[in-house]
Amino acid sequence: MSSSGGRKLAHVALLPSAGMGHLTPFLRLAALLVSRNVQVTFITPHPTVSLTESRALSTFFASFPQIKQKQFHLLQAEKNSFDPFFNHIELIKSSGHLLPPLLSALTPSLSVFITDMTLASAVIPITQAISLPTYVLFTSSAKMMTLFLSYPSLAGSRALDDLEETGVIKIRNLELMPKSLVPPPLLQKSDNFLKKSFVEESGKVIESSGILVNTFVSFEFESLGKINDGEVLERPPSVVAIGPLPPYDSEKSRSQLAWLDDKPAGSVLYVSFGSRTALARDQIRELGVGLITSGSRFVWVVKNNIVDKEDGQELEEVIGHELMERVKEKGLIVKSWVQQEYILSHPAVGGFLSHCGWNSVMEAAWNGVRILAWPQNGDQKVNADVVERIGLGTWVRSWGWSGEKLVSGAEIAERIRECMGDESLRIQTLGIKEDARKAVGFGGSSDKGLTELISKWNQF
Ligand code: UDP
Ligand code: G50
Repeated sequence: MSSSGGRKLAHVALLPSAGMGHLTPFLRLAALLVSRNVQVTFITPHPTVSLTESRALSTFFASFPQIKQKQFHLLQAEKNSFDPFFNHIELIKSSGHLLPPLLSALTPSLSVFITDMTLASAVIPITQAISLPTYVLFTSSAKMMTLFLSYPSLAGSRALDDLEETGVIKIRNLELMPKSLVPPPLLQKSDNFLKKSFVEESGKVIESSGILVNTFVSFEFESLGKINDGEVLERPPSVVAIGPLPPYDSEKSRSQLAWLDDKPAGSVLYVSFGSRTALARDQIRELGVGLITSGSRFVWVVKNNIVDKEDGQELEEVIGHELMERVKEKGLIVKSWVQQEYILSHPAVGGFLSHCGWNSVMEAAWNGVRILAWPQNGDQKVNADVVERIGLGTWVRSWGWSGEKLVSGAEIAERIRECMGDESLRIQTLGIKEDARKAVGFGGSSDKGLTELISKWNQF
């Protein structure tokens, strides 16, 4: 704790999990806390999974010299899972015992610790032992949180076995969501990383001092209400919606795309499946056909391997020379990492064909860009359902999970045309942008939530 003009200021340490989808909201939260005069130490697990993460960290620390970086050197470990990000989460967790000396060396001493929901079971026992209040930043939707918080009791009951008949996930007679939205690994009988993670992490998250979630009240009123009214858990930790976490200034300037500059307002569709989802080659080809036949302008970020993109196959090999030439007529193909915030905030961009990773959803809301949802796996159908219900976009449910079927170029084209031409969706989306800005603006719901937390932390 330190003082400034006699006023105590909180010192908060943040520990993010693996992958850009977890790192980005932590960086944004750090920037937001600094703007509220909170002292921030940012703990960076080292090494990172991707080059993109280490680059984002360098740019971030260069623009925020007042944030202290503390490297957390991870142990070497075996790779147990096919997913490099899941492996890395395990690695961070198994290095947890190296945290106490790192934390005790920090000055002034910490008032609060904030970590990711995927790390709770490793971190919370450690911070509890030194009586350090610990909050969890939940980087997915509040709707996903309803499932996450109830999963241990669902898994320990007959609720999941009974699904063949009911098709609806219920907790104490409360309908949470249809089975069809649930990340498939959570419904499997056999053990897998996600099931284990949901049971272990959820069980610890409920012992935290509170949960921060990157969403806003008007966007997810129902799910936040279910949690805070004690319908999901009898005594939930306090859940505070603090989103959309605003992008920080240097995010936008990191890279630019001059191609967009002379395109008419709202005419470009941005196509991306996030930082860790690669479509199958035949689906990439159909998507290329769909984009061309839609007649829309587009920026297409093609990803054909799961970690960094630069070292992948040549794109032309994947989609073929002829298609490649035709795609160039109307669109721009990018194979490297793009600065998504720069693209979504560009006036030329009107639509987003998205996998509905939660950060992408919040960024679309923040910028008033409508989504054509194409969830692929994990929490993405739950998120797409939120998008569709609130009117931020449309979702063709029959497209299924990744690899379930090959969606044809003709169908993709038709849905793109519908979405890009939908005037009422455009207007609705602008309303959501206004709501998003209001939530984090002075006196808005997210602003109030965070202000109350910080004033509490200043007294710790
Ligand atoms: N992102 C980006 N450029 C890319 C791909 C992704 O800036 O080429 C960012 C995107 O803006 C978001 C994050 O990386 O902040 C991805 O998180 P999200 O939750 O959308 O999906 P995930 O990658 O975790 O599946
Ligand atoms: C990644 C993934 C599958 C998946 C999810 C991913 C989520 C997010 C929520 O992020 O559901 C989540 C909460 C707690 C946890 C893991 C993930 O331990 O590939 O379903």
